Amino acid sequence: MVRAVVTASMTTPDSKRVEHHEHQELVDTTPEELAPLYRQMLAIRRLEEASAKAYSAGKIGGFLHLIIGQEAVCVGAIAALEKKDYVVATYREHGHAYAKGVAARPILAELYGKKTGCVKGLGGSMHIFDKATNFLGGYGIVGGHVPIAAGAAFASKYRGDGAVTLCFFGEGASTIGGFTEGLALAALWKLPIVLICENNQYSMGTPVYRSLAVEDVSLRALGHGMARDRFDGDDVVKVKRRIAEAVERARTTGEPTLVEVITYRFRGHSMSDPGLYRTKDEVEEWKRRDPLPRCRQRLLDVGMPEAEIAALEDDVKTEIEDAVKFAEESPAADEYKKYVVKE
Ligand SMILES: Cc1ncc(C[n+]2csc(CCOP(=O)(O)OP(=O)(O)O)c2C)c(N)n1
Repeated sequence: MVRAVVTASMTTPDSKRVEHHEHQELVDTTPEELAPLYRQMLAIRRLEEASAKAYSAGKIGGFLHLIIGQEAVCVGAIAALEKKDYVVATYREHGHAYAKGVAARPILAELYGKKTGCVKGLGGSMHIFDKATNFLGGYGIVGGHVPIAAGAAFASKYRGDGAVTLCFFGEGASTIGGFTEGLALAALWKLPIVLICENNQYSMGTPVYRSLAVEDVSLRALGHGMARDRFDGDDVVKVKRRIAEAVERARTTGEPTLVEVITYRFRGHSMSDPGLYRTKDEVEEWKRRDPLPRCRQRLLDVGMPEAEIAALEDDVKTEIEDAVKFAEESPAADEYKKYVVKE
């Protein structure tokens, strides 16, 4: 029996690849555009640092997954959205919720298990949800939320509301059945969705090269005839521009895009992970690319006075201190049984 040999020339032409010249040139921006992005990234970092401190003090229960180091991805991507658009994310989602407009107070109160949390303190860190801002969660099942996000995009298409859904996940999720199912439906039904892989290079302690036969996750788009893009995620303006292209495609043509953004988490997978599977040198190397100082320097370069940046930073400090106080002083969540419907 002669077996078919698949060669590059026999595979689907990659006509939907978004062509960009990868170069180190900075994306044009202004203080007016950059300052709010810097403010959001800084607030998320301070919020996460406060969460880590409270967790270590035993004030937050369950798991706690932080995005420290990855802030430019959710902030840049969500800045490309309109208010009516939807965001669906993983258990590493505090920053995504904040960037979509959920305030620091209800996020932190939720982590503390307080009644004033955005899910009344019953969801916790992995289950942030907020109807008012169209932040649709917060999911703990790796990759299980991709079909849910496809469903949200289907609802938009069905209703004709013109909204786009952003779905965030890690590269580890790309090996899960739900990921492929979500992609298949998004492509088949031409759903207005942008699927964003935040490739932070580890799923728990497993590096990409040990979990993926093909490390370029964006290539998965090819089997679905879907547009794709792939780039570094340490420049928040670049993230915003590139995701804006995919959002525009979704909004105007209903075509989905798979986007892979290369990033890095500075801390372990969750608070219980000291991250011993990677070298100090590797972590230090990535810290040199930290999106926050990079963005601060860019603000100075584009003409924002140091005093104005410092005032913005003070403002963030006040906001997060207020959120911590609010969370600490709020009443504990009502008992779960009060929410269980009796049959
Ligand atoms: C279906 C499923 N399998 C396993 C787990 C346990 N788990 C939680 S997070 C995680 C790693 C996922 O890595 P990745 O998708 O790259 O996202 P990251 O945590 O790096 O943001 C695993 C295996 C889970 N929650 N759900």
